[in-house]
Amino acid sequence: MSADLPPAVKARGRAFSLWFRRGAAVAAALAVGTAALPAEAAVPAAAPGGALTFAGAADWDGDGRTDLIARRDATGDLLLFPGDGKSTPGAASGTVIGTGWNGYTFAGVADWAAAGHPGIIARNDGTGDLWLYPGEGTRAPSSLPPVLIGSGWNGYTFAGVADGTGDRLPDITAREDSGARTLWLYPGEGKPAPSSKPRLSLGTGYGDTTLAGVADWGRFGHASPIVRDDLSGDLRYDPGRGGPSVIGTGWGGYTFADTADWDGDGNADLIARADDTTELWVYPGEGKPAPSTKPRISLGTGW
Ligand SMILES: [Ca+2]
Ligand SMILES: [Ca+2]
Repeated sequence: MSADLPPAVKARGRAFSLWFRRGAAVAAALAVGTAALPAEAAVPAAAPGGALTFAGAADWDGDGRTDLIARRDATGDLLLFPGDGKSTPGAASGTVIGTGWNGYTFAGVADWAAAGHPGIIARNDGTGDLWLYPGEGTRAPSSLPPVLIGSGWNGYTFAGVADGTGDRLPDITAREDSGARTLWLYPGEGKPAPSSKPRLSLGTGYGDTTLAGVADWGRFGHASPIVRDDLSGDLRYDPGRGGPSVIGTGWGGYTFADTADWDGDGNADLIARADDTTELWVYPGEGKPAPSTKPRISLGTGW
């Protein structure tokens, strides 16, 4: 382990400016078993555009509602989908806030620098560098330059960016894809810079899992990983006390977009796409380390 390069150590200052122009400038509930899967009848045709890769969910435009950010893989465009806390937006409604985003892997959308607006945290897959792309709280491309916040990040899979330590500053959680498949937390410091704090191990043995997100699902005051056991389809939430709890079953066949408070009730929600139908669903959490009993919200198909 010690021989592995800890990411988020070396900063090399700022690079290209105007990053947004780069390149051209489960039924009704998270709970409940396979019976909770979406109905498979009447699979609708996908909306125009095709597959999206999710960057994450956060209030990008500053209106108090959680929004979605995703890349349209066919074009490399980065799209903003402003949320209303309910059943919109649809997949066809995105506003382009950036171009040239193929070749990047998203870690999450969070206010890493404590700037008052979330930014996009993404790895350049060619170099392994990790960049913060600061937002400005608008529905338009940002004019702020990106900030290098780490290097050596190839070989990791991101779980999400959220406050895992309880200091209200977002941290990066990622799995090391070799060795013991350790899940690491990289503490943020609320600065536009790499973290100078040592990383923390959240445990080993995260092979055969898909990282769904990092959220304070049980309202313990800090975010914790939510992972899918790929062998069973179970969704596991591990707040680090009392062991993990299963908060859903039958989750094979989903792609996780992010965790965030979509409906504005103060509880973290899970946003995921059913890959067979391309329908995007919000599974509202209830602030308990347990499956949700609330009805899920459809954001439509074509995702
Ligand atoms: Ca918003
Ligand atoms: Ca919520």
